[in-house]
Amino acid sequence: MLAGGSACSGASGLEIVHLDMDCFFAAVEVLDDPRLADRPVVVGGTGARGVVASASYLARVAGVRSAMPTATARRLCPDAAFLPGRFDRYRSVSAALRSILTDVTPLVEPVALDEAYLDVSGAHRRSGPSCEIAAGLRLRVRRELGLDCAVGVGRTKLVAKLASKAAKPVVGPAGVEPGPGVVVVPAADELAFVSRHPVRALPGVGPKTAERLGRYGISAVGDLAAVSDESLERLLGASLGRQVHRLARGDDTRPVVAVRAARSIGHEETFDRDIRDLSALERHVRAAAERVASRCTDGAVVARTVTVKVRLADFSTVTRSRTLSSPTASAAVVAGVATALLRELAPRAGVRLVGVQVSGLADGSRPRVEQLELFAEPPCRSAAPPGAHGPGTSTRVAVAAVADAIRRRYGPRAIAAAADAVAPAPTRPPLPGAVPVTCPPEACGPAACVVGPPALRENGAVGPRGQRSGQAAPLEDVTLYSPGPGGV
Ligand code: DCP
Ligand code: MG
Repeated sequence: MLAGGSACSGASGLEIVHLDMDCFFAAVEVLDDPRLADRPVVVGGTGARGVVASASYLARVAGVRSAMPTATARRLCPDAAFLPGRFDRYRSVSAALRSILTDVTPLVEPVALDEAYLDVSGAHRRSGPSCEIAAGLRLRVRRELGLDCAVGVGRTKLVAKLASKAAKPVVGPAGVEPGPGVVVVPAADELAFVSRHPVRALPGVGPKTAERLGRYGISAVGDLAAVSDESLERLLGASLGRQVHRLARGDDTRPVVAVRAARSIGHEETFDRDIRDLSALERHVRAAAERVASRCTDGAVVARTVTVKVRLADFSTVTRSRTLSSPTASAAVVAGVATALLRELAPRAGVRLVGVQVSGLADGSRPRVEQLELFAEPPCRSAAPPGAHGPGTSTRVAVAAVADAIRRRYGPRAIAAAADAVAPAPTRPPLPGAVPVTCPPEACGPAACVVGPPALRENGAVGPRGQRSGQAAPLEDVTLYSPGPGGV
């Protein structure tokens, strides 16, 4: 660590931030079921040919890694909880993460559900220097999602990505070593930082390429610098050779490309057996509508049009849509319209798939008057059967609003109509009382800043690592990479 300086000032040129959630799927499972906090957790295919998607740190201590066959993981860690995964839930946490990131800048490029690049060059006036932004993001993710992440800051995407990796906890023979959480690599040190990594760290270098390079004694990125452009192009082909050589010299001009907002949000379900019973179909449509509405809420969007899709046993597909008088993210409204549309479609043959989609999306983060309108009239006159909006409508809407709030906080399956008998709501541990720490300007020099609820450090029970007291990363540190002896 160094002290003082301007490595992290707004003009430092360190404009790329990379954030990656720690053992994402496994961490979400621990978050939703505190009984898992002390157990190794493995998420992935649980069948005979399944592979591990995500392993908690306790499972990693036992040698479990992602992409490993689940059968091997079971042998290495028989006490682990092996879970099949709940992708809707991960998507919903991912959407909540996205809205934290886009609060900082619209220049967010998601690369996976749990990982994104940010270009923060336009965010300094509002959010401070890059390292303060990085540390603030980590704090917000912990406070608002109850999950840990690693954040890297650098001049380029490659450096930021490697920095976030360096910020992760380390699994060693002695157990889990907490990581720094945030790592900032000053521009002057980036070549030394990148050079120490194995060649596999470069995008485009897979196991086969690494093996080929290894045969010529090239194992670290720094070794590549000693090889001429021509030799590398002969070895790897013109395109990959040039790319690898450029990256190894720190020449990474890849911009952060913000993705376009979604145009629609949908959920479909294919049944094991065709369904003929309309009330059974209605239950599935309602459940799909609630998931879709929940994703709208998580993504802070409202939708104007609801579409229901029905695929019959003979694979013929029919859809029906309705546009609402005011856009909504309410599960009750979307479900009401979707079930009405299903009744209008009145499928007579067996149904193999139903889907609900909403479109006409708009920013839902601004205050709306939708609830008032709802109390006054049905969202769409023809959406509900006659009499459906008689006495008691306002109570139902109020209940629906509370149900929506519960789903927002605890996930799409947390509450449902009693008639639909959905599984019980997952419990969730209380969020730690995080205390934002202000980043003093002098701390935003090479050595870093912020992050860190003291309560969290005392209570390692909260968090995906399943770590107890003394194991949780010291969140108040942001580490500045400083070249010196030893590895990354
Ligand atoms: N994932 C997957 N299959 C893989 C790798 C990942 O389904 N082969 C999923 C599960 C992960 C999530 O994507 O939880 C994020 O991938 P990461 O590589 O970031 O892995 P983790 O977040 O689990 O671990 P880490 O703490 O190393 O980031
Ligand atoms: Mg991750």
